[in-house]
Amino acid sequence: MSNEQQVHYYYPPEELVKNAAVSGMDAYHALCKEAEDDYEGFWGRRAKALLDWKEPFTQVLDESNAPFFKWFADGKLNVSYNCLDRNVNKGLGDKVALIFEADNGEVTRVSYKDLLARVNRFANALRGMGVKKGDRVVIYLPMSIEGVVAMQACARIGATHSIVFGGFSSQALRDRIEDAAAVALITSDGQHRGGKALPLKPIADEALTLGGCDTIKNVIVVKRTGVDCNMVAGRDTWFHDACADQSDVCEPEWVEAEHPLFILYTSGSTGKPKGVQHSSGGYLLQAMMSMQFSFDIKPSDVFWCTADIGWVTGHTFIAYGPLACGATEIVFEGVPTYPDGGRFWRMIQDHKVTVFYTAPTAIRSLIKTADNNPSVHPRQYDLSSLRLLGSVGEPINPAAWEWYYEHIGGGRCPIVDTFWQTETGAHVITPMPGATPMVPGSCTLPFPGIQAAVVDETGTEVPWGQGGILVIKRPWPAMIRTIWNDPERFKKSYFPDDFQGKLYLAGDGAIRDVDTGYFTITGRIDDVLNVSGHRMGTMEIESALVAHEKVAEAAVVGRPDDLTGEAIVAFVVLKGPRPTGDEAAAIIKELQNWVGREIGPIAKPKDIRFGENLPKTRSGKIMRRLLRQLAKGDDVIQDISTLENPQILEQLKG
Ligand code: 6R9
Repeated sequence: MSNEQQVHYYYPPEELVKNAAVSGMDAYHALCKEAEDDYEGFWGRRAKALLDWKEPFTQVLDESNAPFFKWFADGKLNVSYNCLDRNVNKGLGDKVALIFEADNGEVTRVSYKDLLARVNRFANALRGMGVKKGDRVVIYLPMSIEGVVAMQACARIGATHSIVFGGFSSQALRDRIEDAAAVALITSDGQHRGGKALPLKPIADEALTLGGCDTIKNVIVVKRTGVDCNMVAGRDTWFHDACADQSDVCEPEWVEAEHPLFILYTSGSTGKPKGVQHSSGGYLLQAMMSMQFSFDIKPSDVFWCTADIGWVTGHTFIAYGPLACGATEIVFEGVPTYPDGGRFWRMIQDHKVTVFYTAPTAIRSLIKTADNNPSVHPRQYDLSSLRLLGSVGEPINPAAWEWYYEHIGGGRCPIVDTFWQTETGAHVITPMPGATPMVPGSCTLPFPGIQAAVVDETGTEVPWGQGGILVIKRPWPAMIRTIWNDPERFKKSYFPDDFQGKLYLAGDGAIRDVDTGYFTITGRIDDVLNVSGHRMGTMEIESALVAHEKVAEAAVVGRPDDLTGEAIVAFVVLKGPRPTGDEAAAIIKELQNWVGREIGPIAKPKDIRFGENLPKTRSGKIMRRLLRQLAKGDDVIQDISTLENPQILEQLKG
């Protein structure tokens, strides 16, 4: 991007600029300057204006116990009140809050009034079971109205929810229940996906028998597929029975702004997934600001974020942000390829979606589908309702960006390539749709107020044009508060001593354009893979592999993949002799299924290779960089003089 002539900038359409929340680059720069000149004032003014407080805060930011920052700490509010009651009170009771489209195409519309009543009934049910402020509730549900209701109901009574993605295994569910010491589990009999009804309750039941889940007193089960399921007397209740006789009114629990709204487990570079703990006030503030600044949300918008509530994107952009802004949103159960590859485009057409937010991996697979099957090409659909597009989860390659821009956005919709993380809670680097000239593949500039930078190993900022480590220099309201149960790991992972504990380490590499300062994310710098936009720790997959009785040792690396961004490649040493031919093929299947059961299908290695050993240095360290080259099929050009066993490389080539 260094030579202006070669860079193609895409500009937002005038009509959008005119009415945008952030209108033009001068407005963007003015916001950044406002934050620079008066950091606390910038956030404090917006926290007052955008949130309804039961008790106002007097202090914006408390840095006395850094890096355990506190925002708006003496203020009290309720997140569910801010998302529901106040919209009803503003006269939006009959406005559609969410449009649920099921796997089979069935559509249910829920108004703000109705959503509030549903949330209140379930909140009362939870209270009746003894769930109270500060208790943890694990939610293991497919995409559903009840999923949103359950999250909001927890928020209403001050219970801290922890969603476990419905595609995760019983073991993963068990680990999360145990770590959070949850008192209740909300699940469903099953889930619909691509025309199939899959069981869910049996997986939850199994998790509860694996040990460590004695804290669970209640299991609440949503009837979704109608499949027979085992209900344990005294422990299990149907969701509809629990809500049946409950009042539509439920006094919110007014909580401190710092009260943990949720924990969400995400992969780190070492050990078990970490429970990222978020706040109530600061989190909701930035969920709303992202909706307003990055998505320019207007009362007339129909907003569709295709993420699952199991990921942070589904928290900020389904459960909380859109509702707090009084928007109408789509909640989608199913897959983009069922009943055919035109599902997304038909839904945009049918529901007149105006803002569409999805992941590059979905776009790439739909490009392929459209190329192979012209009958579901986006040109077959009326997508003229769209005015803005978004991308999230991984870097978007310019070819996919351009296709998205042309074929979905009709060349008239800005694309906001939003960089953020489970830990950041909300957008941190993203174009402003009515201001920022876009360059495919770049997430462009920091969200107003976010002080992002690229530094070297010592924490010194590097010149533009030079790659380095992405950091954020000042705390921000929606940031992670701690790792549940492990404050030391929080400090070590995000505020390392290398930077004197003063910089937030995102875990990604980045480079800034020499002319514009635009950020391009160059990928993770730790042992975290990004497969189809899902974060997976290599260590997690390795531990799953070595838990198999036949496996002696395993090393997992990523390999670039056209469709999924990265693909998982596992190098495995068996306890027995190195298998070949049919025997190897059978063990590969067995190990793939094993990892699928241990963690979840998304963690299955695409490629498994067997060696009599792994390439190690004389001091016994696995040479991962070398494995990455082998995984890609590259010639090993690296210096292997420190390698103990060079003959092993031949065995590990693909
Ligand atoms: C929201 C979310 C975070 C990691 C992050 C980075 C990658 C996310 C990106 C992106 C390039 C973007 N990532 N958005 N990389 N451009 N627009 O995805 O959270 O699941 O925690 O993943 O995803 O590597 O560090 P999470």
